[in-house]
Amino acid sequence: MARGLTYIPSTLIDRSFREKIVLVGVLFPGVSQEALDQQLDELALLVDTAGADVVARIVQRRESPDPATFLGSGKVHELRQICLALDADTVVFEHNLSPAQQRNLEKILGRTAIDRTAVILDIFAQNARTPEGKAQVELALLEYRLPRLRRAGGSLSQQAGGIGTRGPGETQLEVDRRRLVQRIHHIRKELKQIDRTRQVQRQGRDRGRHREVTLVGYTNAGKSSMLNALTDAHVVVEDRLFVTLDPRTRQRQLPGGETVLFTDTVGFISNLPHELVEAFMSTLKSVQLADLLVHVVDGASDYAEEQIAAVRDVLVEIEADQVPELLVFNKADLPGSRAKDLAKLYEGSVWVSAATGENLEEVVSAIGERLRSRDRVLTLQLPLDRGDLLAAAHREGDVLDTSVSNEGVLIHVVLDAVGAARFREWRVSA
Ligand SMILES: Nc1nc2c(ncn2[C@@H]2O[C@H](COP(=O)(O)OP(=O)(O)OP(=O)(O)O)[C@@H](O)[C@H]2O)c(=O)[nH]1
Ligand SMILES: [Mg+2]
Repeated sequence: MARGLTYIPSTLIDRSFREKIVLVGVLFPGVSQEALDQQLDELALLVDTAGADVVARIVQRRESPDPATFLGSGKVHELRQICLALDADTVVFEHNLSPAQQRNLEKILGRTAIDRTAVILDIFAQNARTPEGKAQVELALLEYRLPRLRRAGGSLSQQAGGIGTRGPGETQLEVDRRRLVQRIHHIRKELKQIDRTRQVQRQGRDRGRHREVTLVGYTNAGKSSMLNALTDAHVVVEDRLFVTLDPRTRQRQLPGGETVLFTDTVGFISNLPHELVEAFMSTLKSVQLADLLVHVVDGASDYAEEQIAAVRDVLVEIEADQVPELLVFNKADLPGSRAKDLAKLYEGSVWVSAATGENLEEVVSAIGERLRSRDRVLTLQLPLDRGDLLAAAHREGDVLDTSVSNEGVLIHVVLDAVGAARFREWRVSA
């Protein structure tokens, strides 16, 4: 096994050629055909992004999943016939499969059966670039794999592995499991270390002086395009899902003169696999700690409303739902785009085209307004012998100017509500 953080386990879709994929969805009670179709459309897009071709879609109506094979046995055999007829390599389920269901299906179908989570993990694995991104993806993949480890050839293989590689009485399966668990611990530790380093950097970056704005949104909504438009960051933009895994931070000045740090993030998707949410927690900290979230929405998508809801679900999951949010409906330039209509519908939102730059100034001024509505400029008079207070004002707020007189140090400082309350007794009434 390779060492360090560059090792990513071979992923779930074979990319030495374009695999042929059959999609499977189940229509459970309470779900409309339209909703399922929409989910399968998205799954097809995910499969395409992962580098494979969808050759068929199969839908079954069921009350609940079959515990052994997810689909009913008749349907599984029909699925097998379709796979044979179309020479399909892999079957992808819209719904999460239990390890046992996956195993049983593969036995009957004679080919790989995976679920939507596996496809998303696969795309993440392809897109990871930095050591941290790779480690995060590897962690998510290993956690997905651990319960799915199976015995080689259906028997407890005693041949695999060299002499001395396993303890007495250990089966290969146990050895593999132990290795995976060790590797998971190792990566967790490395990620914690990276996270600590980032925290130190964050503190060193003089937090409090600059406001932090984080771009969030459904994958492919145009977050990286927005970062580029706002800051000429030259971040990679592509018409594919989950292009950004390693967020960038760039700064720019608002018309009022204050400097704002903008951070791009990994795209969200409905039912984001929990393995990924956990693995990407440290990256997603920039979302929790932001002063403002700019929630970029693809205004040209038929599913804009559903995507807003999915993003907000993830925000709750990562405990960032308390951070103020500015909705920005993007891709207003596309024919048939609903960006402008949606912006009228959602109060306080704005529309934009990150591609052409149209209405970008509106976005910038809305960002400034939203940030300023949280902050207020206060005039404080601090006693000359209270250097600690002056230091605190610098730490917690944005000190605009300082003048010293016999009465004390007079400063103008931008503080949020909490900071303002703390310095109440030193305020000079205007
Ligand atoms: N026409 C048009 N296309 C846009 C606009 N903004 C982004 N795009 C396109 O939409 C696609 C996705 O843009 P990105 O900026 O990569 O989107 P993202 O949200 O960062 O996506 P991920 O990082 O993959 O989650 C690219 O093909 C962009 O060129 C826009 O305002 N108008
Ligand atoms: Mg991006």
